[in-house]
Amino acid sequence: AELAIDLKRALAGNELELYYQVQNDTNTGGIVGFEALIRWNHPQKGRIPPDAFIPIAEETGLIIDIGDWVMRTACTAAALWRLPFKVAVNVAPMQLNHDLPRRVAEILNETGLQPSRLEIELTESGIIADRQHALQVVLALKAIGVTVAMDDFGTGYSSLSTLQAFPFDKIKVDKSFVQAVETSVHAAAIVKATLLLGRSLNIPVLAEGVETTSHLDFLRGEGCDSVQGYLFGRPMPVDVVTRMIDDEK
Ligand code: G
Ligand code: G
Ligand code: MN
Ligand code: NA
Repeated sequence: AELAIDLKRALAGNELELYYQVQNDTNTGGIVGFEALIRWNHPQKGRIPPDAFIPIAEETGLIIDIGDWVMRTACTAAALWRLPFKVAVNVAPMQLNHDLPRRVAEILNETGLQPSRLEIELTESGIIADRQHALQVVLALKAIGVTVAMDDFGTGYSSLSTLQAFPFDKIKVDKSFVQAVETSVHAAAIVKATLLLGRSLNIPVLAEGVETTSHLDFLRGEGCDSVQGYLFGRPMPVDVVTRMIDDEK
């Protein structure tokens, strides 16, 4: 409850910050986009990780205002980048029930960001409560021109039926599988199968949590489209990202 009160103040008081993690093309190594990841700099408690406060934001309903802030901040930043990379934004389940397409359209209009440069990341937990409604939301988002990615693929309840029913533009293989490709034959098989699935469905696959060159070599060998992880860069503050983009040809 204490954190909930602090969080309300955090939103009003500049304590939230958006970091960005680079996403690269597996073959060329070129930048394709950045995922926005929220950070909370608590004045007394220091840095609080999203896993510790996003659930509180969802319970209190604050996630709606925080979600708007994240979307507006990410779109404003991306609109200023020298090159037209995509920005990917995580959306919490509750946001789907609060006029998400209208809010997204307004924010794109406000910030001037081209719709095709925004990617919305959804997890399966956001879809299971009311699949019919979730599908309508995804279709409305796609009608605006934004792309939609299925995040944390493989960790949800019924990934395959979700892929069948939803027109996702990207599959993000969860980092738990990627990071185990060398130590677990099962994890390696799951990553391979996901890449095959993506290829058959014509949906590009991004691997998360790529930390080593052997992870990368495996993914390249299996035809993974794009990668994200500490090997390429940690989540970084916006000014570092802007400089990184300025250095890019
Ligand atoms: O960046 P980090 O590994 O600490 O993120 C932890 C979790 O918090 C991830 O599952 C990520 O999807 C989630 N997360 C990070 N930023 C946001 C955000 O802006 N909105 C929502 N809903 N979740 C986020
Ligand atoms: O939205 P999602 O649940 O996919 O959030 C991605 C999370 O993974 C973020 O918290 C981010 O900080 C974290 N992350 C990104 N790259 C790596 C990595 O290479 N290794 C590990 N352990 N975590 C990562
Ligand atoms: Mn994500
Ligand atoms: Na993920």
